Amino acid sequence: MPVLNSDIARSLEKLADLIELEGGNPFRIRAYRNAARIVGELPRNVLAMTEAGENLAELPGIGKDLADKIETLAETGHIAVLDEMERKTPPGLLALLDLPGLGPKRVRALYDRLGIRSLSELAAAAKSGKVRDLPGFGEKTEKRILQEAEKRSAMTPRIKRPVAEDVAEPLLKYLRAGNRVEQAAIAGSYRRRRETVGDLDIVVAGAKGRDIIERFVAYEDVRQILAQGPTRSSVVLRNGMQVDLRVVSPATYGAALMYFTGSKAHNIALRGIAAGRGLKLNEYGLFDGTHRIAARTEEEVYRAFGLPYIEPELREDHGEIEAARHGRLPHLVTLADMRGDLHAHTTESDGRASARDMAQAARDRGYSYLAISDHSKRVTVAHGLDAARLARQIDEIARLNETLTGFTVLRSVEVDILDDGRLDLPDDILARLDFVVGAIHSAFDLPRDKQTSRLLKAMDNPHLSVLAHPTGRLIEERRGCDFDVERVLAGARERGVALEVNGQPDRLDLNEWHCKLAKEMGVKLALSTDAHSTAELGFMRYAVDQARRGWLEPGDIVNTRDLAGLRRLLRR
Ligand code: DGT
Ligand code: CA
Ligand code: CA
Repeated sequence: MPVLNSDIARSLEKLADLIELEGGNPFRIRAYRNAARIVGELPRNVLAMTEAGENLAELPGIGKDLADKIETLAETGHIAVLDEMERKTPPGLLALLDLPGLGPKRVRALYDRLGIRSLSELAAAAKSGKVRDLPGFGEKTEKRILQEAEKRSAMTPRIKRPVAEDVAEPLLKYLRAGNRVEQAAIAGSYRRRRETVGDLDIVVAGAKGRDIIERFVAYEDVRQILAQGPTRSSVVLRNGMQVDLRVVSPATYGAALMYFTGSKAHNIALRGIAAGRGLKLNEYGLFDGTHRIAARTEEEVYRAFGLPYIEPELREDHGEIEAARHGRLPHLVTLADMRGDLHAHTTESDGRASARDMAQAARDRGYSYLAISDHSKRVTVAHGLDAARLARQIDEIARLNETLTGFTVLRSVEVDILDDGRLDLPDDILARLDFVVGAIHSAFDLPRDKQTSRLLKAMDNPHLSVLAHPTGRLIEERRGCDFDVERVLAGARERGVALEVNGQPDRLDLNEWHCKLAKEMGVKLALSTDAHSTAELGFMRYAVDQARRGWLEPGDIVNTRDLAGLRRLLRR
């Protein structure tokens, strides 16, 4: 993953905190804090700057030593001095430092005076009223610390998209139906279409904030009200998900939507640009002194920066502002661009519908083709097909195609890639298919060089056209296997193999970073659902989300083509 300026700033800030916690040199502490602020406000990615030959030591307050550290952070995400400090600081204290409202001074005081070294010790001390009497704390601080400490220890994992959508969309509909509501949208990571979300951030434009908030907290799915004010509120829904709501005036809706859509890194980058022009950007608009230049719509705010509209999926400070400035924003793929699905299962292996039903459902979605790619024999739990069963399926699909007009079922297989990189079925049967999808289902933990050679060897087989869910990761469950992504991508390009973006919401594999890298390296992508039922054909939109976050355009994707174009691309 590329290192963001905000990551570098956070590391420097952390370093300053740890030195302060240790009672270190105040000048050093100040120098790191200053550097963190400067890096955080830079309009461009540090790595891009150094690669363009710019000298960081020329920035105000940044000497040679700091510039070196920043560069190392940009390249590797680490610096030795911070790693060392983190090693020698007790882990409990690190967790305390991460608590909002607790800087190094306070953590130090808690440790020195009350011996507190962990979140649970802190929660206990706050509960028994011992914290309020420390100098610099007080009753209000103690209460806030207790809330945060309890929230932290009950922290839930990030929520996958379908779960978030199931609660978010009905809630949005409910809010939109309210009195005096002009506009409403879910902002935050949800709108940027990240694969998981931490919480929901909703922005509503309307008069009578109080009434809108009243209606919000009265929603039937609300389990707990965390905060309720005239223009903002936070609640927890019954599934444990937190929702933050902001009510703003219609005149500043665009600025608020932009602010709460984030990402934070994107916002900070834009604020830096504004500051460079003597302007100010916040959730109320773009300002020149007290004069509001733009706020009503996002388009208007971007325009005031001299920029075209930037799609939420791109707002990660990964070069989108630079691209916008030079008119080089990608024309992101949409669901409507997809002409077919290239990976689906049937009852022959572990699917729940017949090839005919899957074809009918794909056709109903407006596609012109669907590949049936059941498992091969090695995947016994999924009743994988051997050569004889696959041969029968090939004939069956030929007969099925005779009954269909304007739609084609492609004969494929998800052939298992064996541990040594050979394929699980003989070449003569693979040669009879329209194309072959290959995937690994075992030996995820091979060492890096072995895994890399395994994938390259699999792609050496001239029948293999698509590498499915290449890393094998399961979101929040299993890390992807370790291989040299750049070598595999280069190998795919040389051999004309497309890499899959698997739309299963717990896979989304390749991920957005790999999509972007693949595009930059000239590798084509296949967006597929890996559907095991007719309903799962609908997972295409998750693949499209991931592709959009990876900057993909229709031209980068094989199944935006008509059947003839697709066949040309899949032929090696
Ligand atoms: P999540 O909830 O962890 O999946 O990620 P987000 O991006 O939804 O983050 P969240 O909910 O903490 O905040 C929502 C948006 O509000 C975030 O994307 C940008 C904006 N925001 C929050 N805090 C700050 C901040 O300190 N500075 C700036 N510039 N923007 C912020
Ligand atoms: Ca959020
Ligand atoms: Ca939030």
